[in-house]
Amino acid sequence: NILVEDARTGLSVDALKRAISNNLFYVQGKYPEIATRNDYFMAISYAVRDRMLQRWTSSVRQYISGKNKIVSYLSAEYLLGPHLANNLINLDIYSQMEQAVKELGFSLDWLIDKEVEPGLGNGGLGRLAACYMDSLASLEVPAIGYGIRYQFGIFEQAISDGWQVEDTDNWLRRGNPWEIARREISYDVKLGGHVQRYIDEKGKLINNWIPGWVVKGVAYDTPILGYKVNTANTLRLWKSEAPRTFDFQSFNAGEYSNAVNQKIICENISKVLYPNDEQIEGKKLRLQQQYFFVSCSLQDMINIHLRSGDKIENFYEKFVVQLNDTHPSIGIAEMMRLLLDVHRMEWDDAWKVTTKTFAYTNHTLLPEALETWDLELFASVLPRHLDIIYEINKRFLVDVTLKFFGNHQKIDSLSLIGEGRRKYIKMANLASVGSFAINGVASLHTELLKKTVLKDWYEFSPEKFSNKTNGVTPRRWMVLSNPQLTKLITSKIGDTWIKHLEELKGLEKYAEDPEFQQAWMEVKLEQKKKLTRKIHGTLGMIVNPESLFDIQVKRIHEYKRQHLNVLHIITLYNRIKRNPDIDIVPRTFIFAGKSAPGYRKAKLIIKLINAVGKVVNNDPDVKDRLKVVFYPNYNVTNAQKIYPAADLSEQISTAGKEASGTGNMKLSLNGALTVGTLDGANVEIRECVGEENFFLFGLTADEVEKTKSEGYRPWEYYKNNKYLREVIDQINDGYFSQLDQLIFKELTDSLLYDDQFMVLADYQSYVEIQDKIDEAFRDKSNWARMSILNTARMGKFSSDRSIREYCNEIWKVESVPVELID
Ligand code: 26Q
Repeated sequence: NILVEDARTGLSVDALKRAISNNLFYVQGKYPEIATRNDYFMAISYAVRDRMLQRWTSSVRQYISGKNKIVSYLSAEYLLGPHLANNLINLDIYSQMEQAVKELGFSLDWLIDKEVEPGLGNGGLGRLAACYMDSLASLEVPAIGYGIRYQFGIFEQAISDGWQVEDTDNWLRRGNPWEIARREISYDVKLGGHVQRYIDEKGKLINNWIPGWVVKGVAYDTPILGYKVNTANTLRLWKSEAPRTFDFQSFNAGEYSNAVNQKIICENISKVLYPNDEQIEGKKLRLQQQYFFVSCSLQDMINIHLRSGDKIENFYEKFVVQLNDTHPSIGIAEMMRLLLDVHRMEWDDAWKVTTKTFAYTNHTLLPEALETWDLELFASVLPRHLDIIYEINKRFLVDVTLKFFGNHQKIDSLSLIGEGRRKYIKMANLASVGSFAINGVASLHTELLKKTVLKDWYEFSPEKFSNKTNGVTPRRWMVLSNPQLTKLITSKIGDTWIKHLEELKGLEKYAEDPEFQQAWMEVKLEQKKKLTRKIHGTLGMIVNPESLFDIQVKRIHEYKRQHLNVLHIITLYNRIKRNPDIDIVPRTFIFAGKSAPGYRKAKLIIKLINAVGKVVNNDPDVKDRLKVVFYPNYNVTNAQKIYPAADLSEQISTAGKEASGTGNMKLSLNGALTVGTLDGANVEIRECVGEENFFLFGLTADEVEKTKSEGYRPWEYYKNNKYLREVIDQINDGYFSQLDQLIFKELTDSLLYDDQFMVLADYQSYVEIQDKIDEAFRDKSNWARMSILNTARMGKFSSDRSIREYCNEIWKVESVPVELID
């Protein structure tokens, strides 16, 4: 029997080679002599996609016709990272493809590096959605991720004269081989206008929303493959377009330019991702984006549900909808509108379906980051939803009054409408009232939620609250980004840890083994050398791979305190200047991260890092013992190169401010030791890895609150600590800015006279722990032991664990193994 493998499904090296050549010639019309690197990237990607399609169609068929419940994840952001290498790993054909590409005369790495990543998210929240999509598929859970197909994702960051400059992210410029446009799957979305009210012939009150305009959402689907399983779930992103009728009408009336304008206005909605995280901006277009994708998604779910022959009343048995923060929380009012106005249900029945459908994840503790919308702006976009929100609120406040009789503080705080100089809508309250479950993203975060921003909600419905500590996918954050460490681990404990991360525990018994320690540190050094080459290629800078790689990579934000890190760097620099022969461990400080374009102080922090770097890196007294690197354009692609090279992970946010953090997990998983506060998931990481393997410093969340309530005077820390004073004075006197004394004033003033984030209060404690780290790094064998133990004990932080908890405790869904259908 000669088995001839199909050119579109065969997994052998030969079949893959044929598939690539076939695509190049028959799809792209190219032959080897004229094919570009991108042509080859496309050919390989299509060859991989072909091998995912049977899994994908089989999964979708089975979910839609089956009795199973489907998880619907609603997120305004998905920070997926490049697909090619990930799909090769999950399909388990990495080595075959490597060989196939080699035989065609190329290197697979070279083609993998060609992919432009879809940067459809800002940071932690978007990346979490991507890790969760990976785990859902890997655990064979039926799921759809819904979101927006932004034409431009998060801006590209360049550094010019030390300042951040932004460039548009035209990620689709070379085409996207991973998505399939489903032109036939589209929905109309109304916007603006007014509500016409009348009583129909049966005496029923009818609310007729006459929109100001209508946009069409078109589905673009990307398969999300599970790791070594048949499951391929769907990520369905909506692109906004002008409805056909729109341009026809104007066109026929001879208003050609009007038709063109309408097309542009409609396409604007999915044009660009808003680049702010945490600090929110109440822009009309942002509200339109949120409503647009949520409306398309709910219409799509209802459509899928009804097509299977089921009744609308049972919707919640087919779908459970998870809200990734409040960004999609307008879905609660939209669900009510669809059930009331389109499906003609009664209020109580509609409310029952709605509140059995939605669950809400909160990702912040900063009160200023809770989403609100100016009521008039809201009314101008969603007049019918405003009515519905008022009605939800009216009924809800009756219940509140019954429970908290006469307590006006409680009623004000729980109301969906806020009143100040202007009225506004509180989206966290809408999400909370309309959801059957509310969760925080780390144990400390959930506890603080219950005590602060959602305190009154917790008192009103404690049964809704639970914690779901975040996790990260070991497929991307270990197997894909750190293949050398993956290989070393697998050589000792086999490869089942990739699906069951708790099995990393098996490494503990090698932590003291000198041979294993050496192999471990060799892998680390190799990764540091790779990053060293990358830094040289990108910045032309030479760093020492034997030095301690001290890494802080994340969005730039005052609460994350990159400037505390800078104060420490200057402190070390001053010690060297005072005593040039001082014995300190050579360190390379690596920063990366984007600032929101309108966030002045964050941009100033970037400038400060670069300004300090310029002085420190070029001072001959330093003798290359300190290097400061700002690696530009932090994104998933760059993160994958940075995490494996870290010795030290900086997780130094003001206690009580970072909801969870997930970079902290990726770094520790890759063997970095953490210097951190008791904030977010740091608390749980420290519990797992052991307090002796974690460098703790700083005030606790309680102490931060206490210090503040007693009247915190940062100036006194400055006055009483001569080293701190010296550092701040240098920044102020222009030591790092060619004597320009104005440039950093906004930053130093805010530290001296306000210091919301307790940088000065934590300075001494931070410097002291850093001195301990310096000492610890000198003992190579002990450092290796601690590093191994970090990795060995990080099993809890797999997103597989998080998703299992969501499935069992919130969604009540089970896995559905997929059978391949020919
Ligand atoms: C909202 C309205 C208008 C414009 C923008 C936004 C917006 C966009 C993104 C608000 C917030 C975000 C992103 C927040 C975020 O990334 N939060 C992080 O979520 C992680 C996953 O749970 C946590 O680990 C981090 O602690 C948290 O900061």
